[in-house]
Amino acid sequence: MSGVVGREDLYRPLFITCAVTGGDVLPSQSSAVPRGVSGIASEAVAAAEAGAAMVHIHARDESGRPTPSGEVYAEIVRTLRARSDVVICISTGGAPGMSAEERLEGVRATRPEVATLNLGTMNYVGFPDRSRWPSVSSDWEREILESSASNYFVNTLAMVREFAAEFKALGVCPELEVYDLGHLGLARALLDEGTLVPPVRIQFVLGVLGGADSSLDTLVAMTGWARRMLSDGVGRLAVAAVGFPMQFRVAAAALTLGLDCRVGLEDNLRVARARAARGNAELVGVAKQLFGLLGRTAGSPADLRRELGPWAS
Ligand code: KMH
Ligand code: ZN
Repeated sequence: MSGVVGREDLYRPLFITCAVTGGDVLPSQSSAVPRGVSGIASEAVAAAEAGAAMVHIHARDESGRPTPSGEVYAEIVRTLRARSDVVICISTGGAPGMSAEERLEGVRATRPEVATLNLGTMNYVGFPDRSRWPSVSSDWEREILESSASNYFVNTLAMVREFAAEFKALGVCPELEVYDLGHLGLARALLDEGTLVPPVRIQFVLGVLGGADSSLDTLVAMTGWARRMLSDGVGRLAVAAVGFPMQFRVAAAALTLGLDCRVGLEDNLRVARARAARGNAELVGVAKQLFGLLGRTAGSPADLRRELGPWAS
């Protein structure tokens, strides 16, 4: 019996998420970072065509500045749904400086199948080293750089409960963003008290300064903890890692361990040490190569919807 379970586990499809634009990366860092409704929707379509089963969406205006606007989110989702059946995950992480209410606007406006639920208040330092700051072309980008060391990401228990209740009312599957081991304990408590109802997705986000690092030791430890603490049937495990080469190293480790993986310009701008990515499809293409090398099948949006069960539309 357990052999059969083991065999199924080794060969079942795993899923690629593409995080196409994010809220932290600055447009001055790369012209490939999509902006505006059609830019973001087109990159999401391209990522899906390259093999992503799910796209993770933040909204940006035409200038590339992150926006909480429900109207912009709704327009991105409308445009995307007309062109692709990819599963859509809307961010509630937002961008530096956004309030809780602003971070919920996109989910309220779009009622996606999946949305992110960030599990802890933490230091969240995008640009720690002043000598390595990118040169930027707008005042708002400069402000982000100058406030980076004092930036913190607020996700109190009250906020997490409020976001989770909203997701439940809207029929949205929570994707729990786990930046550290303690966040898994919180996930367990939220499941026990009934705030979260399975199936959920559980995604480790590794390599953020202020959270757990993206070493193999950390990934293996967190995977072990999650598998012990969150019994079968709670939901799928996934991992995203920040920067090059960790986005791809961690994706390879994830596929080896049987976790879903996330790639995309939100987390990493490079396909090689000395070459910037042309777009999200190229990053998904690298992940697809890893699937081929490691003998894994990349699941389709329909396969992922089967896993989402009652949350799928
Ligand atoms: N920006 C990533 C490191 C979210 O959007 O809710 C984390 C993230 C969270 O994707
Ligand atoms: Zn995000």
